[in-house]
Order: sequence, then structure tokens, then C-alpha cells
Amino acid sequence: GHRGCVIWFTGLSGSGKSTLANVLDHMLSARGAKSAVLDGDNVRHGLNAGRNILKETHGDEFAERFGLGFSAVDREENIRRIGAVAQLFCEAGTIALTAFISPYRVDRDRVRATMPDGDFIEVFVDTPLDVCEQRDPKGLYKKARAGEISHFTGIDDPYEAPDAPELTLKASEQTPEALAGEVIDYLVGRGIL
Ligand code: GGZ
Repeated sequence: GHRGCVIWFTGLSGSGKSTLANVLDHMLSARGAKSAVLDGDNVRHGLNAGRNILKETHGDEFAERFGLGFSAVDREENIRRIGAVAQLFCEAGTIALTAFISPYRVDRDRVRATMPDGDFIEVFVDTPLDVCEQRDPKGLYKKARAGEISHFTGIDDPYEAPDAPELTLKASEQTPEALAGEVIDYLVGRGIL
């Protein structure tokens, strides 16, 4: 058996958060645990869709009010909603794996504060900026350097590393499988698995 919890991955774009969450998701399934991945690729197209998407379906005024971008306040609302959803998964007994940059400490700490002690597990995916920029899977760092995207995390927007994460993973030094194994060990150690 296992209980629900939230495993909150935080780190730069390209740090390996989503890859790690997906590998962990499969490892948890293999052990018979219920888990679910929330990441930008699903959430920022649905629940937290951006203005461009909402303009098409709901019109300009709606898109202006509710569409989320990457300003500090939009990221704040992005994280608040994701935190609320992750908490619902947790209460339903599922292990929620969230993979968002979540660059602001205060936003992450607010999610933590809404949850029972021990249920919010913050995992810092600690990949150096230069490694993320080398990988640049979507070419976004290149665009940010060229000034085609502004407020890009790590380039011209801040990333606040956690002060006291439950785990720090050096994602540039080990395979995703080995790193996911570290998270599994942590969960076993805490009696969650
Ligand atoms: C950071 C951005 C930006 C800006 C678009 N800054 O590599 P990706 O593409 O898939 O990961 C990034 C993703 C970040 O969304 P999150 O919801 O995780 O961000 S936050 O937690 O800060 O709300 C990147 C893409 O969206 N992207 N513009 N300006 N990342």
C-alpha cells in the first residue's frame, strides 16, 4: 500500500524535471502505486492555458482576464492552481508528480503551507544553467538570448533555488532512472511507499 503525497519538482527549463517525473511515474506504476504527472506540456494547454489559446476559444476579453503567461503574477497563479490540483490528487490517495519551474520560493512555500506536514516533498532538480542552455530542447534559450522571448527564467528572469528541499538531485551527473531511484528510496524511508 501507499498514501498520497505531492512530489514537487522545481528547477530551470531543460533541467530534466518532466523526464524525471515521467520515469518516476512508470517506476511507481510498476510497484502498484497510483501516480499522476502534471507538467507544463499538459497543464499550460488546459487548466492554465495561455492567452493565445483562450483567444481562439473564448475571445479577447476572457483571454486577457484568465489566460496565463510568464509574468511573476501569472506564474504565481499558475503555481497556486497546480498546488490546489496536486492537493486534490494527494487527498484521493494518488502520488502527484508536478514538474514546473516554480521559480519563486514564496509561491512554493504557500503550496507547502496548505498541506499536512510530510505530504509536500520538494525536489530541487539542480542542473546548472549552462547545461540546460546546452541542451535547449525547444530552442527557447537561444530565443531568449536573442531577445525574442523576454522574462525567460535564468536569462532575464529570476530562479530562486529552495533553501531546504527534501531532496536535491544533480540531474546532470546521473541517469533519470538512478535519480528516480533516489526519490523511491526517500518515499520508502518515509513510509509513503
Ligand atoms: C520560462 C518559459 C517561458 C519563460 C515559455 N520562462 O522547456 P519548457 O518550455 O517546456 O519549460 C518552460 C515552460 C515553463 O512553464 P512552467 O509552467 O513550468 O513555468 S512556471 O512554473 O514558472 O510558471 C518553457 C516554456 O514554458 N516557457 N516562456 N518566459 N519558461
